[in-house]
Amino acid sequence: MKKALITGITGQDGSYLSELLIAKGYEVYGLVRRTSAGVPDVIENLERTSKLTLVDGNLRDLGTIRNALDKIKPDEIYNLAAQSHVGVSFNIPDETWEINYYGLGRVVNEAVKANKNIRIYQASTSEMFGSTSPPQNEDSPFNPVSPYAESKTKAHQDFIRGFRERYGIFACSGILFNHESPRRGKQFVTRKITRGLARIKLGNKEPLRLGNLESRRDWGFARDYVEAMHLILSHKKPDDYVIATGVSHSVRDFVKAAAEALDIDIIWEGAGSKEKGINKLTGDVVIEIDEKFYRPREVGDLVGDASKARKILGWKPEVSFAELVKMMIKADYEELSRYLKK
Ligand code: NAP
Ligand code: F7E
Repeated sequence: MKKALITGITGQDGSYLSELLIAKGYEVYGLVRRTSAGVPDVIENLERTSKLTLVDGNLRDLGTIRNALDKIKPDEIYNLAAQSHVGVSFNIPDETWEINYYGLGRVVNEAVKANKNIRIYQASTSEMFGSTSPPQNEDSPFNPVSPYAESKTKAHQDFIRGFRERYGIFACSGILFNHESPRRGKQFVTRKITRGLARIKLGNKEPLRLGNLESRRDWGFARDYVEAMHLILSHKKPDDYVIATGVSHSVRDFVKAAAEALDIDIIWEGAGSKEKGINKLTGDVVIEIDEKFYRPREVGDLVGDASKARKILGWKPEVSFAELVKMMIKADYEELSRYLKK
């Protein structure tokens, strides 16, 4: 039975990947750092049913990585742990580099010392393309514009491509474009919108405050994307792959689709930071702009070209943008209805 170690198991992708690998018969281990909130229910349930073993650790702490590797002796490592918020990375650049760059360095160095044949997956990102015009594929230049993107780009170059090309290590990057789900962190724009509008539908009068409505992202469904992670590490040859849907939408498009799914008709008034989204039926302001959510530098448009993954791995996304928005709205509406009724 193959053993996989997942860092970042408590995050959105960690939970879907755990479920996938368990279903495929892997012995799955997760590295978790201690937080006051503890692990999410989905991970706690997998652990309780003894399909998953959690190990204390932190990408900032070399000893904990070494201990986990000694104890588990994994065949595969999926490095999903990160300070993953782009906007926040402008406020905490050192912490971001410490986890995203040096953290991967610790994992790769220790893993290779323990087992030269280990397979390592790195969660690289479309943010590495930054200001490069779309569509972006594996040959597009990296032009990162945030501390998050810079740390991920250098980590990919030094510890994934570098170790593969210099030492022949089976190290791969999935260059994943944005992927979302009902398990998406609440600070990311899609989940913020689906929770915010569901709350408004349930009677909350507080407007939802957002930043830049015009930036465009290529949004897919997280469960489709973790399939790609596994395909990348299972292929006979280590390589890097763009994983994306090939279609982009603006944040405003996402707001409109989410509102539609809740039968809220929004009309827009004003411009720039004074723009407001108004509920046509009630006249209530539902969307306001808050410049606090603008970023010092923005990535305007990301559209991934995943032809290589389609051709070599046979991967393709299954869930459309419209289905994704509806799925997230349904989950948030149901969860908030239960919570607000208590
Ligand atoms: P996420 O929900 O923010 O999860 C991040 C995970 O990293 C959490 O489990 C977090 O643990 C863990 N972590 C943070 N700092 C750590 C540390 N010092 N030591 C150990 N664990 C630490 O992210 P995600 O959306 O699942 O994304 C997974 C990975 O893919 C990330 O590396 C992200 O940068 C990358 N990525 C994501 C997307 C996307 O659209 N989702 C696209 C491209 C790449 P806590 O629970 O303790 O906070
Ligand atoms: O922002 C705009 C914001 O924070 C998307 C991470 O998983 O995907 C994610 O990074 C867009 C940006 O995701 C708000 O300015 C407007 O243009 O949801 P986000 P992200 O920055 O694209 C990549 C691929 C990763 O690798 C990252 O780990 O939405 N936006 N108003 C807002 N964004 C947020 N968070 N909050 C707002 O109120």
